[in-house]
Amino acid sequence: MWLMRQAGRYMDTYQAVRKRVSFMELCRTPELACEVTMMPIEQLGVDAAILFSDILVPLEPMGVKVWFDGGPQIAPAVRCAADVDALRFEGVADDVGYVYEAIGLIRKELASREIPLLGFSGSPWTLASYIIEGGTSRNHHELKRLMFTEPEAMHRLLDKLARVVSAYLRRQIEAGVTAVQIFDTWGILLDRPTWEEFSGQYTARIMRELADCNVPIIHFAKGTHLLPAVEALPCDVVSVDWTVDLGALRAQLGAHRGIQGNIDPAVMRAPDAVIEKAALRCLEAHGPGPGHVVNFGHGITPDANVHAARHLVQAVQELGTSFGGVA
Ligand code: 1CP
Repeated sequence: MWLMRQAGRYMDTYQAVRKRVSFMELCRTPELACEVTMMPIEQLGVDAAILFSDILVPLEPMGVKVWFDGGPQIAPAVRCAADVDALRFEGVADDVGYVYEAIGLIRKELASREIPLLGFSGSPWTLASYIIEGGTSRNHHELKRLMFTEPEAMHRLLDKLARVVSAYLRRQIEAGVTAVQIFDTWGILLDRPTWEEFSGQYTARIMRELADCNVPIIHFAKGTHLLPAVEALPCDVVSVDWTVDLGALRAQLGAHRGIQGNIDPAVMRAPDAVIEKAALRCLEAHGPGPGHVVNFGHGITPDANVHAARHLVQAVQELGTSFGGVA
């Protein structure tokens, strides 16, 4: 078990680091990224570490500025074919050496613990949403405008992003991560055929390109309507949100692929007894047997607290042994 966004603003120790440096500086400083990555290992006892970084990190060397001011900001936003054509993609993965340095440091910290280290990237579609909108968006009008009015430009952008993501994940694996997760956070904006055209085909290509690396690839998306298409991706683990019935998904996927999820992160605000119930429900929903990576259905929110997160991890680890879990 691990928790999406397990290192972050809900931790006092993280806030203390953030008082000293900006978020991007934190991502760019391997020693600090390593220190923050280790916080949930030490404070929660989770079974996996995830590199501390952000999906937006590889966008900067493509030719935009990325900073955080409340939420993520990207400028200049990409709005037309000429903007797309001006973006760099070759050599982009080479320009974020600090990420691979951080991975090396984290691997050293983890050496005595037998804990896997996950790397990650946004999916091309999700990265496109940020680079086109210039940040988080309420309605994603610009993203959909480009997709519907200039589909060729959109495909050129997604192709560039897919090349960047593929090289970036390969470099993370070479640096020492033992699994990778691709976050398609904004796949849920699309109906299934549109998702297949603008998200799924690019992510599938990346997965095929990484097959020779022999590390597990996890795909995260929200939305039950995408599941039949997500199941067709060449990935090892399907990570789903809390609206998905894990037992039905297990029956659908068969025994040979992993399932990750799917506790509602909002349970972090509830009393301990409710957290324990959520842990048990999640384990029961999947049922006994291997292949269940317990996690949230999306990232932990800043209003969570360390006590609640630790309580959830302990509950899953204790109860999990009766479901074939590895303690
Ligand atoms: O103010 C701060 O200190 C920055 C807050 C913060 C943190 C802690 C951001 C900005 N990113 C992160 C870390 C982060 N982001 C990790 C770290 C590893 C971990 O501990 O799990 C990871 C994996 C991400 C991935 C990420 N960033 C995604 C995909 C996953 C998801 O939750 O959907 C997305 C969409 C982002 C964009 C982003 N970066 C930061 C924020 C607050 C956001 C989300 C904004 C939005 O909702 O659009």
